[in-house]
Amino acid sequence: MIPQKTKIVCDSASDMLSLCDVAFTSAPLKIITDDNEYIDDKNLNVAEMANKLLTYKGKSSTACPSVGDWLSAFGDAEFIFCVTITSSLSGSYNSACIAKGQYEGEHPDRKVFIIDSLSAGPEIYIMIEKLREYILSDEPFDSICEKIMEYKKSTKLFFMLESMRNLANNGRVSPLVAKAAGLLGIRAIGTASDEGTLKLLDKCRGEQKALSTILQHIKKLGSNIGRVRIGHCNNETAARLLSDMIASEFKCTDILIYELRGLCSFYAENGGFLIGVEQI
Ligand code: X90
Repeated sequence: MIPQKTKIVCDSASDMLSLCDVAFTSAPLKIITDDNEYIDDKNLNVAEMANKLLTYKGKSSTACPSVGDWLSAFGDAEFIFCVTITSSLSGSYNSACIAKGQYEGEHPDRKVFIIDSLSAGPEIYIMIEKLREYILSDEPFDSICEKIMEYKKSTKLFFMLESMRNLANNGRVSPLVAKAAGLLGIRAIGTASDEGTLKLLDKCRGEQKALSTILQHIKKLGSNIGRVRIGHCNNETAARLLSDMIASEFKCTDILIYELRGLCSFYAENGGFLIGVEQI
């Protein structure tokens, strides 16, 4: 693969803003309230948005990138690897597929490969890091397509949420499931199902219990853990605690903690975090 002709494109549910050595663009989703439209790009002040949303009582929703947004993210790259948020919860994958059709139709010599992450946040982040490695190691296009789909089988997403209000209000989980995290002090622990939907695993009282429960779930994946990426919404303390627990449980040194961007912050809500794990 010639890195100069190749581009990685994703939507802003990846939380990634830039990438070294390989061309990269993120197509922003939007968060819409009665009085604001937040565009989830590098200019968004996520902390300010999250703060406003804490006291906001009106309606809010989100919107995925349009076909046009995807086309402008593709730019004029010859080879494109595009990773989207789970198609089970968003139209992002669908509009990326339509954009691919148009792009390849207009430029028969160009190729776009779209990957439905069936996930969000840090798991997408890990997939992009791996795509970057494949591109830089000179793999041919088709081989990267195969390898990344195989690689996806070794990554997992877990989450801890204090509230699932925005997920329920926007029809992304049933109100019954959302109730679990609506009660004071109750944390909902879950994972991305194989179909790319939210799967609730446990309800825990208190953060310490929630963190050790997540650790138990990670331990079930086996003893060899590679990359760990933790994206949090205003809860660096919990992210650090979990990171320390993982570092001492596994011989794992490749752990990164970051602040979630707009889309994931909106749905993970204050105090929530997502964790992507690579099995090796
Ligand atoms: O198209 C749109 O408007 C975007 C809708 C996205 C809805 C779900 C976002 C989830 C973000 C919350 C917890 C992790 C769940 C992962 C399940 C796959 C993160």
